[in-house]
Amino acid sequence: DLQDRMKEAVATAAVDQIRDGMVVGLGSGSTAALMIRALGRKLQQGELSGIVGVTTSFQGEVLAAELGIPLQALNAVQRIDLAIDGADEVDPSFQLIKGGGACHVQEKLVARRADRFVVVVDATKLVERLNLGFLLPVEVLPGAWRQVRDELTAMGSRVELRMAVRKAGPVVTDQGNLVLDVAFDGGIGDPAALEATINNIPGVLENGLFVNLADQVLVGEVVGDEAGVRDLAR
Ligand code: DER
Repeated sequence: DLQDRMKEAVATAAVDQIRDGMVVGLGSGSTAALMIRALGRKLQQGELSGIVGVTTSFQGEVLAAELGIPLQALNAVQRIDLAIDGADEVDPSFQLIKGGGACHVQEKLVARRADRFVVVVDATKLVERLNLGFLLPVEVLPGAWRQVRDELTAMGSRVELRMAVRKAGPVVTDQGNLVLDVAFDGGIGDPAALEATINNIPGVLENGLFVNLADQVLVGEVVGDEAGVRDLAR
């Protein structure tokens, strides 16, 4: 459908930035999966070589293994040349909410390590203000989720424990933690301050606010019958 065409267009556009020999951060989610598949095709066809991937989830590891993309662990690389990942929301200052797929712990590590972090989104992800439409994910230690929920609620937010669909009980992350999804009244006006405040709550490992990390935002769009890509100006 339309959104899929936007995702495919932006995923393949980002892969065009990959050069031989790069260490590439491979994001998570459906748009990032399309990017990884496009990278796999280029390696298969010999259009790229010498690529090392650093994944951000079990999703990426499974996909890379299926496609024969060589991987290195985060601790095995000194640097990441280019990281490509999706986002759930992008505001006008390129601040992001990520974590729709509960992979934001490894995603933020890779985005931070990368010399360049390129975000690939379909046009529906562009918002004026974060957290009005998409809940903010917060990864918490399983043994502390109620304590953290209570602290977040006291800050003036609505909090829900993310429940799994094809597993009984809550979603368990690749790190073995749980996820709280949080809505702040009126959205988030100061992402930098809120990211620091939330990550300072005991029991919190990471939250989905990606502040001052995105270097470029590529937006998939469909105009008429054509799917195109816009390089968003900050
Ligand atoms: O979970 C994540 O952070 C994903 O990157 C998410 O933000 C975007 O997923 P999508 O490309 O499937 O919309």
